[in-house]
Amino acid sequence: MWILDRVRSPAPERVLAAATGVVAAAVVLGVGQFVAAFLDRAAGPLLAVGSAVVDHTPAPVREFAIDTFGTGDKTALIVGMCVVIAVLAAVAGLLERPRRPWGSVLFVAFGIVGVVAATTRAGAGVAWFLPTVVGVAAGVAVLRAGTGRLAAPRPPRVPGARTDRRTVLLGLTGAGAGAVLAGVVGTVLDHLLNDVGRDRSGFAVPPATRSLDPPGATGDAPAGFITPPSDFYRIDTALRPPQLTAERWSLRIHGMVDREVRVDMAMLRAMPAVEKTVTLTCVSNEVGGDLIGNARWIGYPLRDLLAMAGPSGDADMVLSTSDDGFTAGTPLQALTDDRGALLAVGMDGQPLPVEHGYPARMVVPGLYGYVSATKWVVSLEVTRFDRATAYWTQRGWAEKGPIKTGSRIDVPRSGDTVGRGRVTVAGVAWAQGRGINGVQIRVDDGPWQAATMLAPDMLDAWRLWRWTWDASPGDHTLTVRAFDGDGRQQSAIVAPPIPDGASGLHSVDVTVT
Ligand SMILES: Nc1nc2c(c(=O)[nH]1)N[C@H]1C(S)=C(S)[C@@H](COP(=O)(O)O)O[C@H]1N2
Ligand SMILES: [Mo]
Repeated sequence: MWILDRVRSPAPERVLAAATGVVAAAVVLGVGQFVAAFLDRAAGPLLAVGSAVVDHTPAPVREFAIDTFGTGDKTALIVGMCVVIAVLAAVAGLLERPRRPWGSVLFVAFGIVGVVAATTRAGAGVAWFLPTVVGVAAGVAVLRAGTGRLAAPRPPRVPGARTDRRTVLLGLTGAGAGAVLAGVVGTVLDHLLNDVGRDRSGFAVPPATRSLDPPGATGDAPAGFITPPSDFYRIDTALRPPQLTAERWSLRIHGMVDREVRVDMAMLRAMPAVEKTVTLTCVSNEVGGDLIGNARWIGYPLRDLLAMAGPSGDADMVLSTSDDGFTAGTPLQALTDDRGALLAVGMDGQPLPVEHGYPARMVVPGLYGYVSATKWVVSLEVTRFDRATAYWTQRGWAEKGPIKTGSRIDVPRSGDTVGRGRVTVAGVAWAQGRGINGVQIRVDDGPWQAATMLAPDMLDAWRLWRWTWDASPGDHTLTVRAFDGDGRQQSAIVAPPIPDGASGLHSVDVTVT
């Protein structure tokens, strides 16, 4: 049994053979990263395959990943992939024989996966196969050279065998160092050549000529009303955010329109910019979760941009596409009615952070992000729900995603211990588009009691509330519920995020001493 050859070979050789496979895989990734720096970081084998994995992740697995790792889901994926690759590469090292190069075959097979993943990505260039091909060629060379030495004839033990182990070890150290160097140089080059950070620093956010917020509501906001960009949740399918300069960016408006238009930054700059406070919410946000954030967005009414193209009366959906291929399907109505849907270029007075869509993204009040908030948006296709399906709808989420009324207790936290007497209970409540009329708190199974609203209702932004609790010693559960602007009570029915958003009441358990 040839497969058992290596398993029967001396332990140090087995370890060296496995290590050769791992180092060879590192060479593939390092060299791939280096070559990708000259094309696009998304063309490298690791990111290309990672993105393909993201796109093919079933809905429940995605929910699990977001639940477990939150915004760190991408790091978790990359680390997980590296572990899997290392294991497979070790197996490839054990399998490789000079005349039965099964390890190399495995490498080439994964190379094909990498090439397919890279060349089928949205916006892939013709040369995107190169990083993987060059990387795999270098990796296979290392694999063959290393395992070839280990295949020195035995038994009988020849005196040279030990020397060969040392040669292999030295060679592996060199190849490993080379792989790391290629990866590091590739990453640095990529930053120098492709990073959009400098472009962003030079981007002048247009001054807002008017506010779309309800009149009288834009006074001094209480602390915590605006989510600092560093705390703002980030959810997207991009392992590395697209690097689009303001100059290179443009937005094509096409499909069922009278005339196709292409909007660029210069055209936007000639239009009056507006400002609006909108709370974004992710459909994956669990009851009590933090996949929600509030910002003051600056941008241009999507209604005006769409009007330039003249949408057909038969259309009912706009399929927006990101530079990286993500799509969202938004009711045309939501982009043309009075709610103030924006093509945003600024967030809290700054250019959009790169992870939040620089240079331009959509912000549509009242709809979950997956059906509306396309970042790095480059195309708006006016179409119909019976003709087009967007990214998450293809993966099991609902076609339409209006945000459900929700509320959250932020202080105290579950598990906190507080002193008896006056305890401040505070949090947020939201019902974008309808606004929040009131919030009530209940201690254990007691009566519902009205909380105080900290600022006037802004309709599309969350409302901060506070309630003072006269706490008695013991273990207690605090529960919150909100009433929207139509007086409708937040649903207490417990539902998971899939397919159209979680519901249920948030509660925290606290100990009073
Ligand atoms: N290009 C792109 N835009 C996207 C997404 C994405 O995966 N890719 N995710 C959407 C989802 S699901 C949400 S909840 C919001 C999150 O926006 P944020 O990361 O700025 O908070 O972006 C939306 N826009
Ligand atoms: Mo989301």
